[in-house]
Amino acid sequence: MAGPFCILISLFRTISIQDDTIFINEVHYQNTGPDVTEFVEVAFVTGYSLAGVRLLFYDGGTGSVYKTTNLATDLSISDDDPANGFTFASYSVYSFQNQVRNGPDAIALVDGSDTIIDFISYGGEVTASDGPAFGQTARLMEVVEASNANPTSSLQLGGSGFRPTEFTWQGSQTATPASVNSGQTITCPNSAIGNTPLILSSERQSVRERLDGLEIVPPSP
Ligand SMILES: [Ca+2]
Ligand SMILES: [Ca+2]
Ligand SMILES: [Ca+2]
Repeated sequence: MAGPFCILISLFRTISIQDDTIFINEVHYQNTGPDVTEFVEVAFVTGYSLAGVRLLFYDGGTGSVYKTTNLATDLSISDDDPANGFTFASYSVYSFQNQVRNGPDAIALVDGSDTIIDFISYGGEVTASDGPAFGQTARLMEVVEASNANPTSSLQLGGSGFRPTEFTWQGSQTATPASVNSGQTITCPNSAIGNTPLILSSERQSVRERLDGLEIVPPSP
């Protein structure tokens, strides 16, 4: 269920929101036969503005961008699944087979200012040689998809947390596009707003703390 922390995140996200409240959450890039079910799922705090946010697909051989998509227009938001204040939305590329290269390659998530929010590679290390990620080495996923993988499978972040670094990539399993992953629990952090820790006992108290410069104000009787 949605917890008070995540409600607060949405409430205050216009004040200060961390870049890592949106991240790449699931990837399917190859399977047996034609790769007609490729997709990338992103997870983000519900209400996060996707204006200018893009996925850049990097060729591991050259380090350059071979495909770009704008999430504000290309995500299947209608399939979203808000859970714990998060939205899971997938970008499907299955209209055209073999659009997502099979590794070692990389995918970057960038915002409208070309700031790298997330940058992952699969099948091997990838360092970007152009685009917003120029000079950066992607975070290598610990798992890969096999060339004979099931078309309905994928690689998904699993574990408990709120930020991509709190999860680990799980091996191939049944895909969950636009839904929370199998083996994944979204937990709301104690420090969701900027870098300011919030120790809260009730939503009302937490709002007061925030508005009073984090001075502890006991809840009204
Ligand atoms: Ca592929
Ligand atoms: Ca294939
Ligand atoms: Ca999923």
